[in-house]
Amino acid sequence: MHCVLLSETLDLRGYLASEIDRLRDRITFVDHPCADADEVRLAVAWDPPADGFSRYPKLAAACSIGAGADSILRCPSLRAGVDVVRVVEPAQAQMMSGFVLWHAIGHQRGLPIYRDQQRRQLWRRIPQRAARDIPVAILGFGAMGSRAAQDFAALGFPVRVWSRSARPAPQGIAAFHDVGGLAAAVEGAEIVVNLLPLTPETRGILDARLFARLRRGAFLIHVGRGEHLNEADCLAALASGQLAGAALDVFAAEPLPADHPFWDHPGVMVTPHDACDVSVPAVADTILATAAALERGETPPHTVDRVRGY
Ligand code: OXD
Repeated sequence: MHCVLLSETLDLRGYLASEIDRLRDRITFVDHPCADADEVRLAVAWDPPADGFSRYPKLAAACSIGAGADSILRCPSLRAGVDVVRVVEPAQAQMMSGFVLWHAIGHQRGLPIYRDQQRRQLWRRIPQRAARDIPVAILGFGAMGSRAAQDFAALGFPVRVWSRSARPAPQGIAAFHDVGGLAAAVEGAEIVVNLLPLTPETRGILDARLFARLRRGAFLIHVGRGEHLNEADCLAALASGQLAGAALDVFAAEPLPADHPFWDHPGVMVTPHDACDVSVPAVADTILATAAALERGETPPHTVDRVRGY
Protein backbone atom coordinates (compact mmCIF):
# COMPACT_ATOMS: atom_id res chain seq x y z
CA MET A 1 0.00 0.00 0.00
CA HIS A 2 1.32 3.48 -0.87
CA CYS A 3 1.74 5.72 2.15
CA VAL A 4 2.65 9.38 1.85
CA LEU A 5 4.73 11.10 4.54
CA LEU A 6 3.35 14.51 5.45
CA SER A 7 5.11 16.84 7.86
CA GLU A 8 6.35 20.40 7.86
CA THR A 9 8.34 20.00 11.06
CA LEU A 10 9.75 16.45 11.08
CA ASP A 11 11.75 14.26 8.74
CA LEU A 12 9.31 11.33 8.95
CA ARG A 13 11.41 9.06 6.75
CA GLY A 14 14.36 9.56 9.11
CA TYR A 15 12.08 9.11 12.13
CA LEU A 16 10.80 5.75 10.80
CA ALA A 17 14.21 4.60 9.51
CA SER A 18 14.71 1.84 12.09
CA GLU A 19 11.37 0.24 11.11
CA ILE A 20 11.40 0.73 7.34
CA ASP A 21 12.77 -2.79 6.66
CA ARG A 22 9.98 -4.35 8.74
CA LEU A 23 7.34 -2.29 6.93
CA ARG A 24 8.76 -2.68 3.42
CA ASP A 25 6.76 -5.78 2.43
CA ARG A 26 3.42 -4.10 3.12
CA ILE A 27 4.03 -0.37 2.81
CA THR A 28 5.66 1.75 0.10
CA PHE A 29 6.54 5.12 1.58
CA VAL A 30 6.43 8.08 -0.78
CA ASP A 31 7.46 11.66 -0.13
CA HIS A 32 5.08 14.56 -0.54
CA PRO A 33 4.31 15.83 -3.16
CA CYS A 34 4.36 12.52 -4.95
CA ALA A 35 3.83 11.73 -8.62
CA ASP A 36 1.63 8.65 -8.04
CA ALA A 37 -0.94 10.56 -5.99
CA ASP A 38 -3.76 8.26 -7.13
CA GLU A 39 -2.01 5.25 -5.58
CA VAL A 40 -1.90 6.75 -2.09
CA ARG A 41 -4.42 5.30 0.40
CA LEU A 42 -2.55 5.97 3.61
CA ALA A 43 -0.64 8.89 5.14
CA VAL A 44 1.65 9.20 8.12
CA ALA A 45 1.37 12.78 9.30
CA TRP A 46 2.55 15.19 11.99
CA ASP A 47 2.09 18.93 11.43
CA PRO A 48 1.04 18.29 7.81
CA PRO A 49 1.16 21.17 5.30
CA ALA A 50 -2.18 23.00 5.07
CA ASP A 51 -2.92 21.71 1.56
CA GLY A 52 -1.17 18.36 2.12
CA PHE A 53 -4.18 16.06 2.01
CA SER A 54 -5.82 17.69 -1.00
CA ARG A 55 -3.46 15.99 -3.48
CA TYR A 56 -4.49 12.43 -2.58
CA PRO A 57 -8.06 11.70 -3.75
CA LYS A 58 -8.00 8.02 -2.68
CA LEU A 59 -6.63 8.66 0.80
CA ALA A 60 -8.55 6.54 3.33
CA ALA A 61 -6.60 7.00 6.57
CA ALA A 62 -4.00 9.26 8.19
CA CYS A 63 -1.89 7.96 11.07
CA SER A 64 -0.39 10.27 13.66
CA ILE A 65 3.00 9.38 15.13
CA GLY A 66 1.83 10.27 18.64
CA ALA A 67 -0.97 9.85 21.13
CA GLY A 68 -2.46 13.13 19.89
CA ALA A 69 -3.76 13.65 16.38
CA ASP A 70 -4.69 17.33 16.70
CA SER A 71 -2.25 18.57 14.05
CA ILE A 72 -3.98 16.25 11.53
CA LEU A 73 -7.49 17.08 12.69
CA ARG A 74 -6.98 20.83 12.30
CA CYS A 75 -5.42 20.54 8.82
CA PRO A 76 -7.81 22.37 6.48
CA SER A 77 -7.31 19.93 3.57
CA LEU A 78 -8.34 16.84 5.60
CA ARG A 79 -11.51 15.48 3.98
CA ALA A 80 -14.48 14.07 5.81
CA GLY A 81 -14.38 10.29 5.60
CA VAL A 82 -10.60 9.97 6.05
CA ASP A 83 -9.98 7.93 9.21
CA VAL A 84 -7.57 9.66 11.59
CA VAL A 85 -5.63 7.19 13.69
CA ARG A 86 -3.57 7.83 16.82
CA VAL A 87 -1.00 5.67 18.56
CA VAL A 88 -1.97 4.00 21.82
CA GLU A 89 0.92 2.39 23.68
CA PRO A 90 0.73 1.33 27.35
CA ALA A 91 4.46 2.01 27.80
CA GLN A 92 3.85 5.64 26.84
CA ALA A 93 1.20 6.00 29.53
CA GLN A 94 3.64 4.54 32.06
CA MET A 95 6.36 6.96 30.98
CA MET A 96 3.97 9.91 31.16
CA SER A 97 2.88 8.90 34.62
CA GLY A 98 6.53 8.78 35.73
CA PHE A 99 7.11 12.27 34.36
CA VAL A 100 4.07 13.70 36.10
CA LEU A 101 4.90 12.00 39.42
CA TRP A 102 8.48 13.26 39.26
CA HIS A 103 7.18 16.85 39.22
CA ALA A 104 4.44 16.19 41.77
CA ILE A 105 6.83 14.65 44.27
CA GLY A 106 9.30 17.46 43.60
CA HIS A 107 6.57 19.86 44.71
CA GLN A 108 5.51 17.72 47.68
CA ARG A 109 9.05 17.29 48.99
CA GLY A 110 10.28 20.84 48.29
CA LEU A 111 13.05 19.97 45.82
CA PRO A 112 13.54 23.61 44.73
CA ILE A 113 14.28 24.48 48.37
CA TYR A 114 16.93 21.76 48.65
CA ARG A 115 18.50 22.91 45.37
CA ASP A 116 18.75 26.42 46.68
CA GLN A 117 20.12 25.22 50.04
CA GLN A 118 22.77 23.12 48.31
CA ARG A 119 23.90 26.14 46.30
CA ARG A 120 24.35 27.96 49.63
CA GLN A 121 25.86 24.90 51.42
CA LEU A 122 23.04 25.05 53.91
CA TRP A 123 22.28 21.89 55.96
CA ARG A 124 18.68 22.44 57.00
CA ARG A 125 15.86 19.92 57.21
CA ILE A 126 12.51 21.09 55.94
CA PRO A 127 9.13 19.91 57.26
CA GLN A 128 7.77 17.16 55.06
CA ARG A 129 4.14 16.78 54.06
CA ALA A 130 2.29 13.51 53.67
CA ALA A 131 0.77 12.69 50.28
CA ARG A 132 -2.63 12.27 51.96
CA ASP A 133 -2.68 16.05 52.61
CA ILE A 134 -2.12 17.00 48.98
CA PRO A 135 -5.21 16.65 46.78
CA VAL A 136 -4.46 16.02 43.12
CA ALA A 137 -6.81 16.81 40.23
CA ILE A 138 -6.12 15.08 36.93
CA LEU A 139 -7.78 16.54 33.85
CA GLY A 140 -8.21 13.80 31.25
CA PHE A 141 -9.09 10.21 32.04
CA GLY A 142 -7.98 8.32 28.95
CA ALA A 143 -5.12 5.82 28.89
CA MET A 144 -2.63 8.32 30.33
CA GLY A 145 -4.92 9.97 32.85
CA SER A 146 -6.10 6.68 34.27
CA ARG A 147 -2.56 5.33 34.60
CA ALA A 148 -1.42 8.52 36.37
CA ALA A 149 -4.50 8.50 38.63
CA GLN A 150 -3.77 4.95 39.76
CA ASP A 151 -0.09 5.71 40.36
CA PHE A 152 -0.91 8.83 42.42
CA ALA A 153 -3.49 6.89 44.42
CA ALA A 154 -0.98 4.09 45.09
CA LEU A 155 1.33 6.70 46.66
CA GLY A 156 -1.45 7.91 48.95
CA PHE A 157 -2.51 11.14 47.23
CA PRO A 158 -6.25 11.87 47.25
CA VAL A 159 -7.11 11.83 43.55
CA ARG A 160 -9.97 13.32 41.53
CA VAL A 161 -10.20 12.93 37.78
CA TRP A 162 -12.17 14.94 35.28
CA SER A 163 -13.18 13.89 31.79
CA ARG A 164 -15.73 15.14 29.30
CA SER A 165 -17.80 12.00 29.40
CA ALA A 166 -18.61 9.84 32.42
CA ARG A 167 -16.27 6.90 32.94
CA PRO A 168 -16.13 4.50 35.85
CA ALA A 169 -13.12 5.09 38.08
CA PRO A 170 -11.35 2.54 40.27
CA GLN A 171 -12.17 2.59 43.96
CA GLY A 172 -10.59 5.47 45.83
CA ILE A 173 -10.52 7.80 42.82
CA ALA A 174 -13.26 10.43 42.62
CA ALA A 175 -14.49 10.92 39.06
CA PHE A 176 -16.14 14.08 37.73
CA HIS A 177 -17.30 14.75 34.23
CA ASP A 178 -18.93 17.23 31.94
CA VAL A 179 -18.45 21.00 32.04
CA GLY A 180 -20.36 21.16 35.31
CA GLY A 181 -18.01 18.74 37.07
CA LEU A 182 -14.83 20.66 36.33
CA ALA A 183 -15.16 23.16 39.18
CA ALA A 184 -15.76 20.37 41.71
CA ALA A 185 -12.84 18.35 40.38
CA VAL A 186 -10.31 21.15 40.85
CA GLU A 187 -11.77 22.87 43.94
CA GLY A 188 -9.04 23.04 46.60
CA ALA A 189 -6.65 20.78 44.66
CA GLU A 190 -2.98 21.44 45.32
CA ILE A 191 -1.63 19.71 42.24
CA VAL A 192 -3.39 19.91 38.90
CA VAL A 193 -2.24 17.71 36.04
CA ASN A 194 -3.42 18.43 32.50
CA LEU A 195 -3.58 15.35 30.29
CA LEU A 196 -6.52 16.43 28.14
CA PRO A 197 -6.75 16.12 24.38
CA LEU A 198 -6.99 19.45 22.57
CA THR A 199 -10.55 20.10 21.39
CA PRO A 200 -12.56 23.31 20.94
CA GLU A 201 -14.03 22.66 24.43
CA THR A 202 -10.66 22.24 26.17
CA ARG A 203 -8.75 25.06 24.44
CA GLY A 204 -7.80 27.65 27.10
CA ILE A 205 -9.18 25.50 29.94
CA LEU A 206 -6.18 26.31 32.17
CA ASP A 207 -7.15 29.89 32.92
CA ALA A 208 -7.57 32.35 35.77
CA ARG A 209 -10.97 30.90 36.74
CA LEU A 210 -9.55 27.43 37.12
CA PHE A 211 -6.44 28.63 38.97
CA ALA A 212 -8.62 30.61 41.40
CA ARG A 213 -10.35 27.38 42.49
CA LEU A 214 -7.10 25.64 43.46
CA ARG A 215 -5.56 25.72 46.91
CA ARG A 216 -3.29 28.75 47.29
CA GLY A 217 0.28 27.82 46.38
CA ALA A 218 -0.85 25.08 43.98
CA PHE A 219 1.37 23.43 41.40
CA LEU A 220 0.49 23.01 37.72
CA ILE A 221 1.80 20.10 35.66
CA HIS A 222 0.93 20.77 32.03
CA VAL A 223 1.61 17.98 29.53
CA GLY A 224 -1.41 18.29 27.21
CA ARG A 225 -1.13 20.81 24.40
CA GLY A 226 0.13 24.39 24.51
CA GLU A 227 -3.27 25.79 23.53
CA HIS A 228 -4.86 24.46 26.74
CA LEU A 229 -3.00 27.10 28.76
CA ASN A 230 -3.77 30.78 28.99
CA GLU A 231 -0.14 31.82 29.43
CA ALA A 232 -0.91 35.35 30.67
CA ASP A 233 -3.25 33.92 33.35
CA CYS A 234 -0.56 31.42 34.35
CA LEU A 235 2.06 34.17 34.75
CA ALA A 236 -0.42 36.26 36.78
CA ALA A 237 -1.23 33.30 39.05
CA LEU A 238 2.50 32.68 39.59
CA ALA A 239 3.06 36.36 40.36
CA SER A 240 0.24 36.43 42.92
CA GLY A 241 1.34 33.19 44.62
CA GLN A 242 -1.91 31.41 43.71
CA LEU A 243 0.40 29.07 41.80
CA ALA A 244 3.63 28.23 43.61
CA GLY A 245 5.09 26.73 40.47
CA ALA A 246 4.47 25.09 37.15
CA ALA A 247 6.06 22.29 35.16
CA LEU A 248 5.35 23.10 31.51
CA ASP A 249 6.17 20.65 28.74
CA VAL A 250 4.00 22.02 25.92
CA PHE A 251 3.56 25.53 24.59
CA ALA A 252 1.43 27.51 22.16
CA ALA A 253 4.61 28.25 20.19
CA GLU A 254 7.17 25.44 19.98
CA PRO A 255 10.10 25.75 20.26
CA LEU A 256 9.43 28.26 23.04
CA PRO A 257 10.56 31.67 21.70
CA ALA A 258 13.87 32.92 23.13
CA ASP A 259 12.30 35.98 24.75
CA HIS A 260 9.44 34.10 26.44
CA PRO A 261 9.10 34.89 30.18
CA PHE A 262 8.73 31.19 31.05
CA TRP A 263 12.41 30.55 30.27
CA ASP A 264 13.71 32.60 33.19
CA HIS A 265 10.82 32.29 35.60
CA PRO A 266 12.07 30.89 38.93
CA GLY A 267 8.78 29.06 39.51
CA VAL A 268 8.62 27.42 36.09
CA MET A 269 10.36 24.33 34.82
CA VAL A 270 10.38 24.18 31.03
CA THR A 271 10.86 20.91 29.18
CA PRO A 272 10.81 20.71 25.36
CA HIS A 273 7.62 18.67 24.68
CA ASP A 274 9.48 15.66 25.93
CA ALA A 275 7.30 14.23 28.71
CA CYS A 276 6.99 10.94 26.89
CA ASP A 277 7.19 9.65 23.36
CA VAL A 278 5.58 6.72 21.73
CA SER A 279 8.19 4.27 20.49
CA VAL A 280 8.94 4.01 16.78
CA PRO A 281 8.00 0.26 16.80
CA ALA A 282 4.58 1.23 18.20
CA VAL A 283 4.15 3.75 15.37
CA ALA A 284 5.13 1.06 12.85
CA ASP A 285 2.63 -1.38 14.41
CA THR A 286 -0.07 1.31 14.10
CA ILE A 287 0.75 1.84 10.41
CA LEU A 288 0.61 -1.91 9.74
CA ALA A 289 -2.65 -2.37 11.66
CA THR A 290 -4.19 0.58 9.80
CA ALA A 291 -3.12 -0.76 6.39
CA ALA A 292 -4.46 -4.22 7.28
CA ALA A 293 -7.81 -2.78 8.37
CA LEU A 294 -8.11 -0.74 5.16
CA GLU A 295 -7.38 -3.87 3.11
CA ARG A 296 -10.19 -5.69 4.95
CA GLY A 297 -12.50 -2.71 4.47
CA GLU A 298 -12.68 -2.10 8.23
CA THR A 299 -12.24 0.97 10.41
CA PRO A 300 -8.65 0.96 11.74
CA PRO A 301 -8.06 0.48 15.48
CA HIS A 302 -7.64 3.71 17.48
CA THR A 303 -9.52 5.82 14.95
CA VAL A 304 -10.30 9.20 16.48
CA ASP A 305 -13.92 10.34 16.81
CA ARG A 306 -13.68 13.41 14.58
CA VAL A 307 -16.59 15.16 16.24
CA ARG A 308 -15.16 14.77 19.72
CA GLY A 309 -11.60 15.32 18.57
CA TYR A 310 -10.03 12.36 20.40
C1 OXD B 1 1.97 12.83 21.44
C2 OXD B 1 2.95 13.85 21.85
O1 OXD B 1 0.90 13.18 20.94
O2 OXD B 1 4.11 13.49 22.17
O3 OXD B 1 2.27 11.63 21.61
O4 OXD B 1 2.64 15.03 21.88
